[in-house]
Amino acid sequence: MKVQRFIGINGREALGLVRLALGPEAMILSNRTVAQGIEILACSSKDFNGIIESTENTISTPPILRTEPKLRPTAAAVMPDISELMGELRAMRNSLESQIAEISWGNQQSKTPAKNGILRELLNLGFSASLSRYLSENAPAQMSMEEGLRWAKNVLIRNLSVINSEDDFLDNGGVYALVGPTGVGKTTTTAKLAARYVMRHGTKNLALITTDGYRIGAHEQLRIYGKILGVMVHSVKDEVDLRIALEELKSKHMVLIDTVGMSQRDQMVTEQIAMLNGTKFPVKRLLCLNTTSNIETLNEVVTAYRGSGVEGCILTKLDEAAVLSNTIDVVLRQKLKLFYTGTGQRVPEDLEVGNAKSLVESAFKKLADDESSQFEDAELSTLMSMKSAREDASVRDIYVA
Ligand SMILES: Nc1nc2c(ncn2[C@@H]2O[C@H](COP(=O)(O)OP(=O)(O)OP(=O)(O)O)[C@@H](O)[C@H]2O)c(=O)[nH]1
Ligand SMILES: [Mg+2]
Repeated sequence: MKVQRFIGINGREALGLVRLALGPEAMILSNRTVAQGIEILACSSKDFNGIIESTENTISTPPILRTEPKLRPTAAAVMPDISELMGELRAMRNSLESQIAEISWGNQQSKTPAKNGILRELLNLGFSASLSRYLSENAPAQMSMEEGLRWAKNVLIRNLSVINSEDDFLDNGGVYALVGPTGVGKTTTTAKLAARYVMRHGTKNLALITTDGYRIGAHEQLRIYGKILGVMVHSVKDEVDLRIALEELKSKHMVLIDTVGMSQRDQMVTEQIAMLNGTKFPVKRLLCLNTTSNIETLNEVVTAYRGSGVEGCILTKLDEAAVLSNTIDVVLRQKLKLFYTGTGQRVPEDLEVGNAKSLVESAFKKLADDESSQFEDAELSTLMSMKSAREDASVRDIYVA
């Protein structure tokens, strides 16, 4: 039997790879979480049936007794065997756990086909296995699939935390820093927010700061927007500079800080957080999230940028995103407050105040029937048996009553 190993960043991707290589009838032998994501061991159904047949054929054959020369093993020779054995035991335990989970899931779901339908639809829309599982499990038992999906949509809308109105942000003022990975739209969004502020309160009480002084031409980008709006842009390079600038600007009602973009994997992110937290002024951080990124990347970004806590998030590039379920999933599970959504490149037009209903409604608009992202019932059990779907505590705070 030719057993093949597939690794995907999540269960969905790993299953997709299995299906691509071995076809829809592939036999999943085991799955487990590894450093790179999810690992699936699988073989083709032809290979699997072959081995079953050959096992049946050989079952009556008397076993061949082989006598191996008995050697007394040395301690050095035994040690690697023990660790190998432990590794195999662990793998067996994982495999058994997931198979038991798979069977119990299958039994449970066969009794509630509507819930199975809800689960499949949520997964097909692109929500994570753990959130889809949590919602389908908690859907009221008597509901049909359609009612259950409407219920799930309302749960998501109710649980998304959004600013009450733009007044909360623009009228209350404060010092806000836009942070996030490279190219997510921090500078563009800073300019959009500045323009909205100017339209409401004029230029006198607004100040702009950029920490992006060292990249060639980077601070020019904000400076040009500042010039158009008639707002001065201050450039700072470190914590001391920032403290001096904020001291100078303390009479301003609103200060917007555009920060230098850096990958969430860059250790400099921690230094940036320390710099923003290091002044005696309360600098609130707004995390810009690119909605075209996948769940895993978005989770990584939030984890890296959260530090002692972010005030909220701004979702950018909604106009480019094919799915929005990934972003909703992360915003919800990471308990981020949604401030604004960026819907294009135009400054200031393409910025909207966060709206849970329209975001979730958009996420539920079905994608064109893309077969490769649809799950078969048999695949659902495998996906649900994965540890990430069974043991993700971040979904448990979602209020479903
Ligand atoms: N389609 C679309 N493009 C956007 C949006 N927001 C920003 N952009 C574009 O994304 C590109 C990068 O935007 P920036 O504002 O420079 O991004 P940044 O986060 O400041 O980038 P760095 O400073 O390099 O980290 C520009 O071409 C923007 O016009 C949006 O909501 N939709
Ligand atoms: Mg920038």
